[in-house]
Amino acid sequence: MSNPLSIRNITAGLMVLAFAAQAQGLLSGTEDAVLTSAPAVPPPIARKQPAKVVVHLEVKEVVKTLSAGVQYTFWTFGGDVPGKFIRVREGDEVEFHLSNHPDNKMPHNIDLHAVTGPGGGAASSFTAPGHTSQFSFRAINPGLFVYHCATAPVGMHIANGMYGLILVEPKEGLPKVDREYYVMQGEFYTQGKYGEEGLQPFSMEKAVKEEPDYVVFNGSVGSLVDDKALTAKAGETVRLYLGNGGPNLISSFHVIGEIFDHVRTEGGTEINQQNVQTTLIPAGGSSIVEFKVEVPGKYILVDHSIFRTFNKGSLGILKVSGDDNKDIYSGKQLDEIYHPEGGAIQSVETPKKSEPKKVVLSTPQMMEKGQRTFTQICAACHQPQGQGLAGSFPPLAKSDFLMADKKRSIQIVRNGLQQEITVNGEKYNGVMPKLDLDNVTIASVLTYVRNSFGNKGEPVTVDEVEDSGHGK
Ligand code: HEC
Ligand SMILES: [Cu+2]
Repeated sequence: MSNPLSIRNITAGLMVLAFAAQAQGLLSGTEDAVLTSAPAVPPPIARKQPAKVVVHLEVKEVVKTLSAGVQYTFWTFGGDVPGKFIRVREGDEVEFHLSNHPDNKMPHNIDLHAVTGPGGGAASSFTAPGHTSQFSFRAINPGLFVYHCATAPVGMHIANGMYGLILVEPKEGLPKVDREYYVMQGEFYTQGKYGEEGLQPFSMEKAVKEEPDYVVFNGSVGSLVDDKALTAKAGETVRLYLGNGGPNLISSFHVIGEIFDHVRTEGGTEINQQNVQTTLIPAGGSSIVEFKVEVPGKYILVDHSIFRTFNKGSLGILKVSGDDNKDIYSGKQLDEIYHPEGGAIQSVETPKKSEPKKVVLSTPQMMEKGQRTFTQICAACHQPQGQGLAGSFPPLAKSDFLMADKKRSIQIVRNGLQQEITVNGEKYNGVMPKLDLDNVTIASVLTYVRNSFGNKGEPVTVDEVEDSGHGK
C-alpha cells in the first residue's frame, strides 16, 4: 500500500510541471471543434496558443430539396450542402474523425486543402459505409480552405454536394467584424431540365460537358432568400467566407449594390485588394470579402455570369435594416417617358445535330479500351482487381452473376442497378449509378471484365449493346 500523502505530492509536482509547460506553449489542451451549418460560422478563436482540436464529421447521403418541387440525393459532410464549417487556429493539431453512416451506399473520404500531406488526407480517410476513419494533421498554413470528397468517381462525389470550408485562423486572429457568414457555390447536373419536378438523378453526361442545370449558393435554389436571407444593420461590417465547390465552374461573385472594401483573394490571409466589385472564386477555391453596409435595403448575392443567377439559381439576399442615408443613396428621383430609336427583333439559331460515326474495334483494342474504362470508373467501387468490397460492392472477379447473363450485364452497365442481387452466394443491395457511357465503351469494358480477374467469356460487341437499347 502506498502512502496517500506521497501520491498527493507527486500529483502536485506533475501539475506544476504541466503548468510550466503550458505557459511556454509546449503543452496544449484538447477541445472539440465547433461545427456550423451554412450560413452560420463558428465564433472566432480566442486562444492564444495552439491546441489539439477534435473534429467529428459524418457523411450522410440524403434526399433533400434542390429547388421547389425538385428533389436530389445529396451526398453530404454533416447532412447539408455545403458541409459543416470548421474553424481552427494556425498551429493546431487537428484530429479528424470521418464517419460514413451505415445507411449510406458509397464509400467516401475527405481531401482538406488545409492539410500538408499526400492527398490532403484522402487516402487516410477512405471510409466504407458503417465505418469511421481517423487521421491527424497540423494546420501549418493559415487561410480559408475548401475540403471535398476525393473518392472515385471524384467529380460525381463533388457534384453531389461533397464540399465545405475550413478556416485556419492566423495566429494573430482576424480583425473583428459585426457579422460573419458562410456562402458556398456549387453546380448540380440533373437528368431533367432546370425546374423539372421529382427526384432528379445525377447526369454524368452534363457534368462532363460542364453544362449544369443548377448553379446555387448553399446547396439549393432559394437557400438565402425570404426568411433565410442574410441580415445586417446599416452601419455594420460584414465578412463573407466564400467558397466554390464547383465541380467545374468559376464563380464571379458579386453583391449587387455593394462594394467589397477588402478582399483576401483566393482565401489567403493578406488583404491584397480594396474597393472591389466582383471577386473570382476558382473551383476548389475561396475568397474572403469584407464590407460595411451603409444603406438599408436588399442586396443581391450573385454569380455575375448572370444567366446562372436568373436561370439556374445562384441568387441570395442580404437584408439590411436601419435608417435611410440619402447622402449615400437617394432612391428614385424621377420617372418620365422615354422613346428610343430602333429596336430590332432578334432571332436565335438552333444548331443541327450530326449523326455520330460508327466505330469498329478489334477484340485486343476493346480489351485495352475496356481496361482504361475499368481503371478510371469501375475500380473505384468494384476495386482494382475486381474483387469488390464486402457488404458494399459486389465482385466482378469470378462473379457468377456477371457471367450468367451477358444481356443482363449490358443492361446493368447501360442503366445502372438498384435492387437486391446475389453474387457468389452473397446478397447486395446497393446502387450502381447510371454512368452514361457510349455503346463502344460499354462493349469494351464488358469485354474486359468478362475476360479478366479469372473470368472467361466471349466478347461483347457494339451491336449487342445497341440491340439491348431497343428491346427495353
Ligand atoms: C459508384 C460505384 C460503382 C461504380 C462506379 C460501378 N459500379 Fe457496378 N455495381 C455497383 C453496385 C453497388 C452494384 C450492386 C447494385 C445492386 O445491389 O443493385 C453493382 C453491380 C454491378 C454488376 C452486377 C453484379 C456483379 O458483381 O456481377 C456489374 C456487372 C457491374 N456492377 C459492372 C460495373 C462496371 C463494368 C462498371 C464500370 C463501367 C461499374 N460496375 C461501375 C457499384 C458501382
Ligand atoms: Cu464521397
